[in-house]
Amino acid sequence: MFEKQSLLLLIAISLTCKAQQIDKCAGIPGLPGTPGVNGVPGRDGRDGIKGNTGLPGPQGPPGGSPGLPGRDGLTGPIGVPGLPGLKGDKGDIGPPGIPALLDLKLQQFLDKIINRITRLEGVLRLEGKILEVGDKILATNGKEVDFETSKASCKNVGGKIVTPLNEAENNAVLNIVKDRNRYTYLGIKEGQTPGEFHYLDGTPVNYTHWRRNEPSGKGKENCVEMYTDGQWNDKACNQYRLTICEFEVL
Ligand SMILES: [Ca+2]
Repeated sequence: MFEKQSLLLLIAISLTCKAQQIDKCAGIPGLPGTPGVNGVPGRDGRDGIKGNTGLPGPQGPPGGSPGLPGRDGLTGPIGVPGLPGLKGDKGDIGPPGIPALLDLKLQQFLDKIINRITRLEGVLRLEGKILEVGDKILATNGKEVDFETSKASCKNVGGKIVTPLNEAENNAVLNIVKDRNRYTYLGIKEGQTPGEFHYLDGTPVNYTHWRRNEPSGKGKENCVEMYTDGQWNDKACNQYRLTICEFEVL
């Protein structure tokens, strides 16, 4: 556009000079030079600030290679216990030990135990908590209950309801009965035949200490009580009597 205008101007000036027959005419403006060559590209600018993380890309098409395995999940709840396993085989018999009588340590240990038990029994005797007669130890808990409860109380502590088998044992029971001033049931019961009494293991009694005219229940008084004079009476089993137990001394 510029070149075209310059050319038109040049022609116009030339025509004007010729028309006015002027020898000297003003010079013609020169043609514009050719555009300069582009300069050398400038230096790269500094790195800009790091941009934000872009949004996740869309899911790829199916058939891609599987990703890396994920991390282990949380530990689950404890499962139900399994069934017990089968019983193992019996182990071999161990080597023979030292005979107990020759085992010095064991003997010393037993001596200690016996010594302690003896002292404890001494304390219990002193306090009137136990009474020894022959190979039995007698004791009461001071409670008055019916026959079955009394029997169960003694069994629960590893003994039996007191059952005098001779005069010495009867006197020992009498000692407790007099001391507490309470009647007690004995470990004797009436059998199917009225007037026939037996021990709790079923064997017939071979020692008795009935009061005169007793037993008199004729099948209606199935238990036996001891009075405070040591004599016996057949009596209904549902009365409240002092519990006295006997323990066998090994
Ligand atoms: Ca009676």
